[in-house]
Amino acid sequence: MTSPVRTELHDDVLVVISDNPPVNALGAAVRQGLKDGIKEGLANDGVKAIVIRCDGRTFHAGADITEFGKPPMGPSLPDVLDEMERAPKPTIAAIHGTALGGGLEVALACNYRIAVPSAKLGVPEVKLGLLPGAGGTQRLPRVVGVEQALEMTVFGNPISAKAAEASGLVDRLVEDDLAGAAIAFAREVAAKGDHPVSSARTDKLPDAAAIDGIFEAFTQKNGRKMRGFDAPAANMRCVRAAAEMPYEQGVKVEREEFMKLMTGDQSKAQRHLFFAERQAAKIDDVPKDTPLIDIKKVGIIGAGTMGGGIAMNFLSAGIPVTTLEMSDDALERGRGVVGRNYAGNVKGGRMTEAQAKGAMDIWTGTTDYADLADCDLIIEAVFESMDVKKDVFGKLDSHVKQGAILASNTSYLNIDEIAAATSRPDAVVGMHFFSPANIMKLLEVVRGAKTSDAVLATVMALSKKIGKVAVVAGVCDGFIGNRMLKPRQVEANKLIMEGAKPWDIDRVFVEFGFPMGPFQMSDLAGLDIGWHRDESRIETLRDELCAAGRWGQKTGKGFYDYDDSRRGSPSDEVEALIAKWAEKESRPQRHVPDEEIRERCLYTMVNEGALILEEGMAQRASDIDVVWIYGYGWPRYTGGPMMWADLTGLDVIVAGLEKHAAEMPEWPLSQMLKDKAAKGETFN
Ligand code: T1G
Repeated sequence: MTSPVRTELHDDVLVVISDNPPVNALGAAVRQGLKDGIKEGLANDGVKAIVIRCDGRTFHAGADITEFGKPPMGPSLPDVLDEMERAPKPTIAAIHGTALGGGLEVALACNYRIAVPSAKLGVPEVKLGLLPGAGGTQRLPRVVGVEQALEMTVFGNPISAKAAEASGLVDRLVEDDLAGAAIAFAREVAAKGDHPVSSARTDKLPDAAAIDGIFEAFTQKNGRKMRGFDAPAANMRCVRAAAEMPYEQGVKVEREEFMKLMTGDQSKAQRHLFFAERQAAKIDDVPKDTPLIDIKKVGIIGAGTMGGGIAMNFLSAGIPVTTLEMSDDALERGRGVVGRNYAGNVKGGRMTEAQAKGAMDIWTGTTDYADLADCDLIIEAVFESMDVKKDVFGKLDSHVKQGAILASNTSYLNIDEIAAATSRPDAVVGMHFFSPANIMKLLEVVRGAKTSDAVLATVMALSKKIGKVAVVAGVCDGFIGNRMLKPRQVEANKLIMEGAKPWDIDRVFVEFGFPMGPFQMSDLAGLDIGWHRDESRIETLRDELCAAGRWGQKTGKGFYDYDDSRRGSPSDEVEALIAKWAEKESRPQRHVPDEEIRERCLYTMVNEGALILEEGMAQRASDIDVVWIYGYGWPRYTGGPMMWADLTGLDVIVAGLEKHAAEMPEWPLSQMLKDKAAKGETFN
């Protein structure tokens, strides 16, 4: 098999070129090729310098993640890079695209780094539950300093080539012809006597007396964001080793920490999510070359919170939007909401004034369906009533050009029933955005029985363009996410009638890794949503809470009492109301252990996920994980509900569900779950 790495001799400069699509991942063959290339350069007396670069779209974008968890093959990356760094001739990394992870570690092992301005450089290993394991945690702090190394390793976000040059990570930016510029730069530095060696540098390291302060300040500022994750703290320990120890010692710390993470569940879970997110974009039974519909103009019905948020996704991607509302006042209000959101983005530094203006300039409003006639995609975001939606789709059907896509933002209504209200059911699809629609990344794409391949493939491709993570769902109540939310909410509300306190249930969820629990979520969203608003009609605990003005954070009290900064504390009044309702329902009270809360709230979600798979309402278990990670804040370090169940053991899940079968008749055990558990199989 030919090597993915070749060399080109340009007089006194040897160029080692990798060509390993799609991202020049540093698989075994590439590592061997780099090793051989350096050896060739050193063996040729005529060679005065060695350039390392890549063909294709990017410099090395990291180790080959598909190799992880398999028996190591070929030379290890740390060994190849140590050889590279020891080379007595100057080495130059010529960077374009994204030099990430092991790719940036290759560049750090070189004496010099040049880059095109559009390049990005980073060490995103922490997002895989890992750390730079080829000397990166030791070389990076020596080149850019400890503070910047902490930011880059602990959060894993790439920096621009410009920022990299400012920090000394890149020696020179070159506008174009990177290959030619690299050879010229190589000749320039070859004339010098000595060359910088990253692992030997100390000029950027802090004084010993400053080290504690730097790490305390960083932890103080970022501790919350790292809650529950193992990798961020491991990255910090390695960067601290770089500040406190000689390189040879620090790299041993790195190796130990790396192996601990690599073999742990958290990294397995996060590597699973890396591929799951990309797999979700693929539709198994739709040909890859399905022709896509060109979406040049989008219509949105409804200028409310959802309609406005949905519009922003397209406006920010440069796609003009025409919003339809029932009145000019409603349009004005809607436009105001979008404008204020963009102003907030500008204020928060998330976009420039010009970008915000550019987006608003392509927003138009109308009260006339005829103005939507030339739209290629129309998304309705009106009141969640089947009658209202059928009326809207009937109007769209009679006004909008043939070939346009008609999408509903419904969160649970039947797409097939909506499609039947039109003469073009093949053009109808669900696009379920999550609120706030301009921020939440998840998009459930609901495939109707008659949705055409072209419509489905177009919406999936468009989702990536507008920065969404799209998952295909079948037509069922609640699709994937909300369907699994249901058992969780039902069991939580049953448990407080049996003696569990809302704040204990929320604590179990937060300790598990959710940003908040079901009752905190209800208070945030508002207990009054869907309430009949008749204070005299009190048929449930929720009615009584709403009648007492306990609508949630918005009224300063819900399940919790809130102080002026919206910090919630348990409420005696709520505790008494719950006791009253439990007595009315003659529910015996008992202590509910945390384990039971997890088993009844989380295991039932896994069971519902298995039923969704059984019914074909999701293409694959990993899609369900993607929904819950991107739509509901399921903790990333567990990999999502189905991966977490795999790592927990499906037999444990089944046993936990069977233990409470009597209290949970609503949730029949999935046959697929039982069968997999019995065979020792997993979902992913
Ligand atoms: N290994 C294997 N496959 C990879 C890969 C990688 N590192 N990166 C991408 N792919 C595949 C991906 O699965 C997809 O495959 C295709 O390439 C296009 O990717 C030792 C231990 C580079 C910014 O974490 O961030 O180095 O679906 O759809 O949107 O210290 O890919 O087509 O079959 O994402 O243009 C560290 C991960 C690894 C970078 C491009 N590196 N990759 O984004 O394309 S650990 C990373 C990315 C490491 C060392 C440590 C992105 C990208 P398919 P894509 P994109």
